[in-house]
Amino acid sequence: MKDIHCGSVLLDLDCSQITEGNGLNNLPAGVERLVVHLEANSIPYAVSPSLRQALENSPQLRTCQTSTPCLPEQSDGAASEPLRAQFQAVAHSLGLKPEECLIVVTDLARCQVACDLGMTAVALAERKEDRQKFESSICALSSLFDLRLEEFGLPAFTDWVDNVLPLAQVLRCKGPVVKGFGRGSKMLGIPTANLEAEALAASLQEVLPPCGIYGGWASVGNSATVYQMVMSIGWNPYFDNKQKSVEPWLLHEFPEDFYGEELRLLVDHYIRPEANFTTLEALVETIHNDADVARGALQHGSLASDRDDAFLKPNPV
Ligand code: ADP
Ligand code: RBF
Ligand code: MG
Repeated sequence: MKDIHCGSVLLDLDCSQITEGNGLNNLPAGVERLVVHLEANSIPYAVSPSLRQALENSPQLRTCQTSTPCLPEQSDGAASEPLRAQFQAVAHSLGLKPEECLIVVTDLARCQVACDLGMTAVALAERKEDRQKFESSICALSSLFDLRLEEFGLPAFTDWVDNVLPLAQVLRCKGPVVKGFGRGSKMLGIPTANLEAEALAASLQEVLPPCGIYGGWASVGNSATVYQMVMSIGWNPYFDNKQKSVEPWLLHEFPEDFYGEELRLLVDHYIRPEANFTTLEALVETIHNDADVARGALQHGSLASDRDDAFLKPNPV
């Protein structure tokens, strides 16, 4: 990437459906962390009106500046003023040129307008097919967890430790182990105990974290033994799955399969985005490396003490 020096961040994220929903804090994952970081480093930023509203309701973010300028909302359709002029006005109100703005976008047309103005656009899209569409963006990420501000001349996040990003909100989820795609053990030598992604999402108070590779702790059935685990959430780009899967690999040798048993997961750190690979060997090697990263991270601090979380205990019989 060429040398980029941005002085502000525009968060062009439409949260209108989220805030009007059930009142849960379903902000795009990582957005509170990003705003806290921007404020701590006095980096000027702008948000969409719905994002601002959601941030104001966020318990983690009492400090959100009320003077933060607003971008036009996506759901407002054809804005009264052309989008170009509105983006320009926002940059101006931050005291910056459009070329000095990093803009995070989810909409293709808006990405184009921002790029035409000289802004640096980072696209957010969960699916590989959608990411490929953002030709004018500088990069396309599956989640804000992968945003490396230092690449844009902005202060880096300082919360990555031991090569992982501890999650501000750990995810606790459980469900019966279901049949997967039948290739984990056979093709990769890496068994993954699949959970039903849709059912999981429906049973959760929070949404599933964005697609990617995570680590944490797991326990199975009536046993109280807690194991380290690494897992993938997503579409396995290497295999181009049509269904989203949640697949933890428990870092332990089991004497037999445990299909149908209850699997309890506590997911407490993010490792990396899902990736595509040219060879199966490269995929396998990377997954083994993920396991090493998780083993390392789970040694210390709150990630280590999550092992004792009550959620991982089996239900009393
Ligand atoms: P599937 O495609 O059906 O998920 P896998 O080849 O991925 O099949 O194997 C996963 C199954 O293997 C799990 O459902 C579980 O019953 C069993 N298994 C054995 N050891 C492990 C382990 N260490 N981690 C996860 N699953 C394991
Ligand atoms: N699949 C991918 O296509 N890309 C990945 O980067 C990827 N990373 C994984 C990391 C871990 C820790 C685990 C357990 C699985 C990962 N997978 C990935 C999923 C893998 O392809 C899947 O488990 C097998 O295909 C079996 O269903
Ligand atoms: Mg599996």
